[in-house]
Amino acid sequence: MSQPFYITTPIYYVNAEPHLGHAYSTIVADVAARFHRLTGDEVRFQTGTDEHGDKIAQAAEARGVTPQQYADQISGLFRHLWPELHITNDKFIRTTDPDHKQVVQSILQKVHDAGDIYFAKYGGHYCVGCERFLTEHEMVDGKCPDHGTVPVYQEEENYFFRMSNYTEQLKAHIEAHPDFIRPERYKNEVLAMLEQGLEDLCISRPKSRLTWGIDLPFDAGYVTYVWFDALINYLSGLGWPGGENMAKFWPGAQHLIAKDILKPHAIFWPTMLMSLARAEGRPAQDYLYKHLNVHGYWNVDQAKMSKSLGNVVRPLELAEIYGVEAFRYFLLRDMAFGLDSSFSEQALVERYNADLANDLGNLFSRVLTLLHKFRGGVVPEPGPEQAEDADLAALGAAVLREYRRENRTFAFHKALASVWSLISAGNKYVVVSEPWALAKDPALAPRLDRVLHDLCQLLARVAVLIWPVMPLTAEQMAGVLGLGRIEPGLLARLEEGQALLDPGSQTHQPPALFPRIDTAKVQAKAAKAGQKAEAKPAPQAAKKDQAPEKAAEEPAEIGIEQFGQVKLKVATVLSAERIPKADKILKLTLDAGEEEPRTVVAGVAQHYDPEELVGKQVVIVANLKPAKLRGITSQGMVLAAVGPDGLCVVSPSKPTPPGSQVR
Ligand code: ME8
Repeated sequence: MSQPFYITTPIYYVNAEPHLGHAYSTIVADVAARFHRLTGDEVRFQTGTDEHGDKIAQAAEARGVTPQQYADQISGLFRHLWPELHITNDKFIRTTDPDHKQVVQSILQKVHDAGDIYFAKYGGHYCVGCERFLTEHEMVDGKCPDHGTVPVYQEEENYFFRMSNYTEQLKAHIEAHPDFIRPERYKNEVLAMLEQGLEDLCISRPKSRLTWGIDLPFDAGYVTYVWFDALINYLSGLGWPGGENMAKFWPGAQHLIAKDILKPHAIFWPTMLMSLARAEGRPAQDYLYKHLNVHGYWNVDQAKMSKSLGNVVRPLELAEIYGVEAFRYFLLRDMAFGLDSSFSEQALVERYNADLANDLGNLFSRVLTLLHKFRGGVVPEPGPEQAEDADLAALGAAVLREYRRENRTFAFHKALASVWSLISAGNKYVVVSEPWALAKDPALAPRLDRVLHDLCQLLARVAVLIWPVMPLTAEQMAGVLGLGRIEPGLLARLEEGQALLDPGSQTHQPPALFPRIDTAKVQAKAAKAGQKAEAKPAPQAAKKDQAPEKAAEEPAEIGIEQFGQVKLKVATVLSAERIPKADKILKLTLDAGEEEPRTVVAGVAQHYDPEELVGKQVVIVANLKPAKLRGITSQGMVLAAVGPDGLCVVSPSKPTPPGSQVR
């Protein structure tokens, strides 16, 4: 049954540029949103930026700009990154939005009027990194365990939220709803915090110390503590207090965070919501969110990601090299949801080659190549069923059940593993049924029909199931299979046991979904860079070194008309230059006989000095989709032969006018 599903990411501080960790949370939320859309649920997905507080004020001051200017700039980086990673959020909220500020003030006033906020003098250990006072229990050797800094002892008069009053109520709620916080380890952590007892929460900052915040509605001398402000985004983004979105989406609200902000989300936020419910004379259930989903931390090559270590991973750089789809897949598949994981580019490449190039890419190209060779690309009527067909169908049904269950509980890595078990079974089925042998005997035609039919249906099923994680690949597969767009109803059809493809429907020739990447090169580079994350294969090298995959060893036959679709041209190199911090690629400016020179990025920097290439004639693929590599838009690709001593660019054997066609 269709249900409203509301998913939020943390709203990110605007004191740092987006990195791998932010990308991971937002991609996970996107996958959850897409999965629920696929099931037919009505979905709302919110992300945004957290813009008030000490950290932002300090970062702005260090750059000599106002906090608002600074927040505008960094918030823009987040907002613009998400479409590049194919994120489909419905709302991007900023805590400096006027309607958010108003909601924060209304809630503060209500909670204050209900007697849950009081004024008192307080002395405590304040950590700027956490933007909060730490308790004695939380400090390790007098330091903040997360930031490694000694908190500053501060004494001042402030407003306090009576958080401690809600300790027992929160404990009871968690015990009665064991999956309120998941995975379980984090629930246990929270119960342990509650066991130690809660203190009241300081929720104000005097303006003498900080002005960059939302004014307290009941005392103009103070601004709101950043967490009391930020957490409320989850309600203000729905248009609290009333309205259609509140009524529809709040009851199904799920938050997604990493373990670093467990306490604010598992303790501050539910107690704030309980207090708000009390102030409005409603049961706490009306306001408590449904689930808090907590993931672990990405480290980089076993170390914590930090600016000072210089190992901050920038999501776009990886997505440019390996493609957004592979990047999304790797993040979702490699991290067991809830546990920490160590990022390395080598791991990404290995997974790419094993799961995407070998398993998925190979199955897709094998099946379609066979279908085109033996049945003209037409999905056959299924012949009689044999035991191995029934086994494959049973596995398909089991995978669907597992897929729904694991995705619903945020165990995306398990859902993907399950889909890949089906892909592996598909590859084995090809080997066992030997379609090429069946094709030799006309008497076995019904058997060949059955095998090809079932394999096509399996590919269609896989296309639907990978859609939340790799939407473009899924759509591409669906297009080739003649399935059309992937829509919510398709998952339900699969679950009802319906076939997705009609016998007699025409498929298209398969493209190479995931050309193989040369691991040896990446390993050598990683070793050279001392296992640092900056070792990256050149983008073009990744594409051209695709050979060892089975399908690539024996490329399918193509017709002359297909070859004719590749526009090859002669071009003369006008200039060639190295690109800072990219030791494999050169930026070439080419005269291809067109009005304007073209820019093409070529992966030949280790085989040619830039000077050697100037004046040389090359052959380019002129109608290749432009691609951005290291921030440069490459308008084509230079052909090169892969010789034993490295790359050797292809040239016409005598001078030829630029722009001449190559056939
Ligand atoms: O805490 N691995 O913002 P923030 C995985 N503004 N995820 C990571 C990560 C890593 N190494 N580093 C960051 C704040 N994240 C507050 C939130 S919400 C009302 C206010 C992700 O910019 C992860 O989601 O420090 C983590 O919880 C979040 O970024 C922290 O983002």
